[in-house]
Amino acid sequence: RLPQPGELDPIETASRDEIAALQLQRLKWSLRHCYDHVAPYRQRCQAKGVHPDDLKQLSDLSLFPFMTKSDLRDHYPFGLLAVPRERIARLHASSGTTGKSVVVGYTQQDLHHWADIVARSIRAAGGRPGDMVHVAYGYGMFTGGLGAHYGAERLGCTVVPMSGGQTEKQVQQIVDFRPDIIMVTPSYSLVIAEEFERLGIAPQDISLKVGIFGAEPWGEGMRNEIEKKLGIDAIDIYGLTEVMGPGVACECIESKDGPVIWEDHFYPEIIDPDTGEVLPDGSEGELVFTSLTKEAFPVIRYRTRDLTRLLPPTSRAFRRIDKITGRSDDMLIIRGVNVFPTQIEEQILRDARLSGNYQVVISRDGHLDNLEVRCELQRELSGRLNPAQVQEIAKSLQHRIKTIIGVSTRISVLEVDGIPRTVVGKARRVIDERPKQ
Ligand code: ADP
Ligand code: K
Repeated sequence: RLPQPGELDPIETASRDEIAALQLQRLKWSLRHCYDHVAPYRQRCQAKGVHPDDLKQLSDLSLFPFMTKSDLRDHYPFGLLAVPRERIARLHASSGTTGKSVVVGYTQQDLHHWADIVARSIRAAGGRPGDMVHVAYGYGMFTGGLGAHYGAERLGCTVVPMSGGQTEKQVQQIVDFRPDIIMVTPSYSLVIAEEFERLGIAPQDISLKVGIFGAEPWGEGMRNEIEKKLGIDAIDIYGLTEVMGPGVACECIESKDGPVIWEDHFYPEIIDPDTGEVLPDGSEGELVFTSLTKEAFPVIRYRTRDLTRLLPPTSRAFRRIDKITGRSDDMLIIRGVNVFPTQIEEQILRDARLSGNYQVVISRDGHLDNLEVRCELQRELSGRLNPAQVQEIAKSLQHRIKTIIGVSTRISVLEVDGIPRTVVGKARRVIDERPKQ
């Protein structure tokens, strides 16, 4: 569905000059707010000899120090809040994919803005007031469930607050209630799709029309796989707890060309992760965000560790991000070659006989790292191929990974259900069996 006149916020179609003017005004406020109320950040600015008054134009932001996840850990739990604890309306924590979790807070106004941008995201994905939205992101400290929930309510949808897990019940409810939209991690959407397959329900008979998927990296191959199995349009939503939660950026259904950053609330930069230098749009690097409207937990130049590029506006006036390659801390270095799990995913899904469930296992053999790729046959083929056919699938995958990514792997092609499914939270794609240093 294309947006009709009057459905978009005016800023979504404003000129770049109008957007820049709004960003500059908000950026000045946000820097000042953080400097005045967050002592550790003020001290860091003072040590660097910069003051909010030094920001005359947007590009002056590069003068200011970064914030990182370790700042949140050092000041755990409430040391970076810019408002008194009594004004915090809600707390959330990151899911702790990489180490100890971090805590963030929101004022009533922050929650209001968050619901607005998630509503905007669902609209970008093709959702409209009156649609039924099945939320299968986990509810709780994780931002996924409640973030999606309040955004869908704000848009005027009928919300089904299912949360993660209980796959059979999820699917039964989808069959009974006939929702239009599902919001879930891409990996769990495949588990749901498998349950539909098991029940013999064809994609065209599933009521869902759109899925809004985030919280994990996933590539175009995965998009095709999910779209085919659920009979939907699969849309990419991006966000992180420290910056807000899901809905920092979301793809538009009419172009499906990477999440649009809601630039009136979040100012993006791409930096060289080694030097911290700001790179021009289009260059690959680490994504950095500065919040423009947040009260409780303003972030200034927050280093996401997510690697991507900034792309020019298409369906909206805001810039987009390219699909996230992965986090800098997801990168595996195997015998000197840098590898992201998503690159392996892409090669697996080029073979239509393999499904999107996979795992990468790293082990050490003497001084050498070994990479094993575990993948699964599609359900309809499972148990029906002879050993030579399975061997051929493994051989050609091994060859593609070697020639395209440059690493040698051992491939295990398993029957369906050979890899454990993650039904709550983020999929565990990498198992590192190397001894801890
Ligand atoms: P944690 O850091 O513990 O996983 P979060 O739930 O805040 O906690 O996760 C945010 C991270 O999830 C992002 O920094 C990014 O790495 C990943 N992520 C979120 N959405 C997407 C997406 N659409 N594509 C790729 N990665 C994503
Ligand atoms: K469908």
